Amino acid sequence: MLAVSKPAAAPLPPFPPEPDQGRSDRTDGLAEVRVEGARLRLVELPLVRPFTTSVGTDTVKTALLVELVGDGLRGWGECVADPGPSYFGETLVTARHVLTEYLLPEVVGSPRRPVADHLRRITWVRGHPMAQAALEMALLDLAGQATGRSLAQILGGVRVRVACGVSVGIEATVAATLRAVDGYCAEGYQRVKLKCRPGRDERVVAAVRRAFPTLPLTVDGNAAYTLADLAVLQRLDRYGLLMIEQPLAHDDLVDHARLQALLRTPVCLDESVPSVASARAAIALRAGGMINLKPGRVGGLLAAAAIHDLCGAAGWPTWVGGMLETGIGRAANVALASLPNNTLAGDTSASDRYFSEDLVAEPFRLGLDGTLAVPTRPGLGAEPDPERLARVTTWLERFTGPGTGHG
Ligand code: OSB
Ligand code: MG
Repeated sequence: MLAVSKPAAAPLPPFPPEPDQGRSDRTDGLAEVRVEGARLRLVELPLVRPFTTSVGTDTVKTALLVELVGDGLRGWGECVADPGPSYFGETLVTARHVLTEYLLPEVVGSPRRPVADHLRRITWVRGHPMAQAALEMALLDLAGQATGRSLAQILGGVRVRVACGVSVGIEATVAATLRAVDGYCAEGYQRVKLKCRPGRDERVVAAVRRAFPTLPLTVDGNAAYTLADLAVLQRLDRYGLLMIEQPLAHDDLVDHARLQALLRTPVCLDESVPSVASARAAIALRAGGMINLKPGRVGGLLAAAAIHDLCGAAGWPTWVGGMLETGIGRAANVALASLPNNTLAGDTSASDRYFSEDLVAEPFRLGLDGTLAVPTRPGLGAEPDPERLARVTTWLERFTGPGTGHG
């Protein structure tokens, strides 16, 4: 009889280590916390200038804030969901719904517990990472204050100041883009990211590169391209860009891998990495060369830190992105940016790049060297100015715990 033997399977490529879903040992040693009550609110801050990407234009920032109260402490979290689902699937309304109906009831009115236990109680909720991240931020703020540890210390930060870049929206003309870039460079920003879309890409990149030959420069397509646009993406390879951010579909990894194999410029993933597991898949597939860390997109600061660790082990640089946050979310982003593998300047710009008046008592100011100071006070190290908060709040809901209703 003929023996048919299976050919030996090719060895698997080295895979990144298993994810820990971000519920890491970073929470070891934090004091237990009790959450007696919570408030959700919407705040509206006008932007100093309209911000246009391939998916739309924003003129105002609307943020959903989570406020937790326990043991005389107050913890703050900022949810980065937008009014509509054009960048990401969550919206302000879905985040409110999930926080009110599912997430807050797990922690408000519950006994004093280690923060890791509070966080374990919200992991049964699938999806809705922006809602999860907002509650996690507020819990870490409480626990950090109760322990006397800053968020940067909790996450494993190693820097006291972090390098900052700026994300420049699509302007009406190339001349307007050049003026914007010139202004930000004069302020000291270390890197400029140009938002782009098909038809509004190479001409503006070429003009900015000509005017600023040595400026660290990147582009962000916000998923507006396909592999049918390969020719222009390959032409962008000529401009010495630090990276091309999320050119292809928001849920794609395979085509990004094909694209990366054809480009010298590293591809940076943003939308395509909504979790620790997807970061692991991206690394295994070589779907790029770096990842933009946004706590809201991946379910929290601990998950973002876990992705930071995975990327570090894989030799992928990371950097901290932004969602036009108020000073609350900005404090968390700046703490995250202080981690060691964040070797590229972030989209963590100063408060005045977004708002004429930030929500927090101490706005984030750009140093002459293009850096922001990492907050050092326990917890987030930032809280809203009460008078300003009252002025910009457009909706408020009190939450006292499961079974007691809310309203
Ligand atoms: O794609 O990085 C992005 C803002 C909103 C939504 C998505 C993105 C952005 C930015 C701005 O690029 C970054 C910032 O300055 O906060
Ligand atoms: Mg982006």
